[in-house]
Amino acid sequence: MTLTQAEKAAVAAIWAKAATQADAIGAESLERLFISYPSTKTYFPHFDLSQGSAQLRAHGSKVLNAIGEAVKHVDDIRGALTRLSELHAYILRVDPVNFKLLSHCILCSLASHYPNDFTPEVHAAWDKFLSTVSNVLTEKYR
Ligand code: HNI
Repeated sequence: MTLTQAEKAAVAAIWAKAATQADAIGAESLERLFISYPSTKTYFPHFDLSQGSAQLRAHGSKVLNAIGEAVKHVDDIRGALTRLSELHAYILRVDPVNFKLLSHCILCSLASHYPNDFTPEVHAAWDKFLSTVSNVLTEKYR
């Protein structure tokens, strides 16, 4: 799945705004995930998942910063995320369906932070980008 130049530009434009708010957007995305899809909480029995908890904010920051790495290396997402791909496949063993749920929650968070920028085209570009990231993080299962 290759992004067009226009899609890469759309992803980069939103990231240019979101990068400075990565922590807040990451935490919000996880809050949305755990509230809307409570079964996802089973992967985090060792976390305090209450809204605004320090662990949730720290983890949200890590997740969104990994997204930032993928934006930076959009032509080599697989290379940029190798270590995370191995972690999720061999150690965490997160069921791939959960990546669609988290991707959806990231889209919702971006849309609510940047409503004027989040046109249908930008939405579609981010959807494709997050699908690519999810594929990279789950491909080692197979
Ligand atoms: Ni994920 C750890 C990024 C999807 C469950 N995850 C991480 C880390 C990053 C990360 C970064 C920290 C690694 C480290 O400490 O070295 N995760 C991402 C990204 C996505 C993603 C970019 C998809 C966009 N992870 C998911 C999903 C689940 C998930 C869908 C389960 C619902 N991740 C985890 C768990 C950990 C984790 C569990 C370990 C947390 C901990 O610190 O114990």
